[in-house]
Amino acid sequence: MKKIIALVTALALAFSAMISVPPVQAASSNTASNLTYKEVAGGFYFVGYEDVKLEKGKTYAYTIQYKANALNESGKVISGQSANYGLFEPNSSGAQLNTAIVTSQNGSDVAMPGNDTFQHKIAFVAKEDGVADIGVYLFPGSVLPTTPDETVIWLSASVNGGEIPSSNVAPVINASDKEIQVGDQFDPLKDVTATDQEDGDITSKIIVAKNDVDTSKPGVYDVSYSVTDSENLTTTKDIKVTVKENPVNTAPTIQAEDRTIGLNANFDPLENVTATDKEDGDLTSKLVVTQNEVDSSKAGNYKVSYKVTDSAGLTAEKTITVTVLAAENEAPVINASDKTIKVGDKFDPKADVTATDKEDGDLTSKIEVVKNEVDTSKAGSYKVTYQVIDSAGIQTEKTIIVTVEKGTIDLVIDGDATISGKISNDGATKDSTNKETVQAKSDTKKIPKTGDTVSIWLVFAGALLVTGASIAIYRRKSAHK
Ligand SMILES: [Ca+2]
Ligand SMILES: [Ca+2]
Ligand SMILES: [Ca+2]
Repeated sequence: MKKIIALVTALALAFSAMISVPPVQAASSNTASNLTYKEVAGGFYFVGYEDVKLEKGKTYAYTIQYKANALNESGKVISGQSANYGLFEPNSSGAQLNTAIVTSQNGSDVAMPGNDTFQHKIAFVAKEDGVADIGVYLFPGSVLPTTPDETVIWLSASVNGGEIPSSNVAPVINASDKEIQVGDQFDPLKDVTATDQEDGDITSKIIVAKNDVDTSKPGVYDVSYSVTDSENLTTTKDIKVTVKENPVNTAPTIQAEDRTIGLNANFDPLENVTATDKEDGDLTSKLVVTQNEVDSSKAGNYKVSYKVTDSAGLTAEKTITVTVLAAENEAPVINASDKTIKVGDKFDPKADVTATDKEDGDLTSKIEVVKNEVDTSKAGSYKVTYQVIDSAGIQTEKTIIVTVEKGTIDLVIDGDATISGKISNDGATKDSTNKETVQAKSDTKKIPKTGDTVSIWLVFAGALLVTGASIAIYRRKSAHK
């Protein structure tokens, strides 16, 4: 039934030389100039593009124009003619194209005397890939039967147009390859965004088109996203998600020792208990006391249990025994006594100091010197304070007095004319008016007859700065005889 008017070939091709249009697909050899009323009365006539391929998301625009032959050659008026224009199903007899495929509707016109030129613009977006005939058609009965058969219907007819290049920019999906571990949760939309130059943030429109990820098995999986902007332009993106085998997690450990406490002692089950984990580090703060039977008012053995769980869900448990003694815990004892040393002597505060505890035994190694005022360069009395704490937390302190004495000289008359001596330094005697005298010892036979005292203060003053120096004083032989 359908005929393709050759006008397509004659006119539309002429237009396509001026305007970029898709290829014209027409097969008829007829022309508009020889399309007569007689022909229209016998069938369906179409002028336009046949079998135009439509691509999803693209915009098309066409202009359809024709001039009806309102006056026939013999002067008789053509009083009526109707034509449809627009999009038709391919090779149909004027059926309009399914609107699931395009966004526009067809229309129709009636030519009237004095209003014989028609122009129609149609524009649409292809919703799906498809095929359409685009143009204007006449069907039997669209012209008056009284019109002379040989009358030419259209003085001119043209269809032109096509796909409109879009200035719309495709959206962008921001998603990158991921690595997760077996057992991890996988949310395919996490950290995935989409932006569009015209629409802005269109993350909410992202569709997960494919998601093969199986977090129960190691492997590399595909995930695909798509997003469509407000102008129906779609972008897709594929990523790889690698599911890796879990590293072997190590269970945490609890450090807790059996304890002994005195009767009525305060018992803190978490004191000195710690928990560590190879992966998480210190887990002490996560320790839980799951059992604590301790009654410190009654002597006996009690159980205390601890539990800790690491970040991967592995748990450690430990139970200790707490012994409550029949007697109250006794404070430790510090054995230290007052000391006297000389200026310049070395002073070790821990020397000869010990600590013992009834329950713990020797606690010497736990002694702490909490105060030590001793200044061995100056004579005086100084305080030294010690502290020790036993395993039950009972603390003992002891303070001693350390007396630092002035330096002295011991002189011995050695032989006939020699005095040897040792000087202990004492800064306080630097004053030269502080004359030191030495009494010669009576058991020394070779005591000089010239006097029983030897004034050595000048020599002494010169040697004051030397600690522990030995000096020898020689008497003049003349004086000795
Ligand atoms: Ca866009
Ligand atoms: Ca662990
Ligand atoms: Ca004790």
